[in-house]
Amino acid sequence: MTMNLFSLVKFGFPLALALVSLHTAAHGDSKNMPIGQVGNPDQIQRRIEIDMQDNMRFTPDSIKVKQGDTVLFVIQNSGSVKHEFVLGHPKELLAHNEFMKTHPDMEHDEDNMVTVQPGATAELIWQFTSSGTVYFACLQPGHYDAGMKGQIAVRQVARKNSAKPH
Ligand SMILES: [Cu+2]
Repeated sequence: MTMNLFSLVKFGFPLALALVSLHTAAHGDSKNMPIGQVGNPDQIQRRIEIDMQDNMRFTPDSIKVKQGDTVLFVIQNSGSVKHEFVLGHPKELLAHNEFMKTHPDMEHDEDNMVTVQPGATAELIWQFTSSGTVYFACLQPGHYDAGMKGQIAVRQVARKNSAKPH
């Protein structure tokens, strides 16, 4: 474990969350491409800001990253109702969306999602381990159906087959 005091102070809370949730699979379905995993706060390569509003839109709603990137998402709720940012596959997001209709007050506490109160900002650190498309959505009742969703294109990074280290 190489963890310095600075990172603990700066990222203490999400780090604690990340350490706890490393042991839980994020909505895993081995048949699907993995959406990734909780990112290491010491290895953040990109910071992406996302705004959520009551018009049921994410801004931006289309994001491009590279395979392997660890991204710090800074997610702002500019609306006046609760919104959330949930990473997943469409099938899982839809299933979860249906569940939320009968459990509208369910509180989320999983590592691939964050709920943001009106006027607040939250952070989520995620590493995109596989190339392909990862989707995100707000699963507050009615929001997904109103179009509150987006996608992240994860570009494959060519790997050199050389055994020579960098
Ligand atoms: Cu929403």
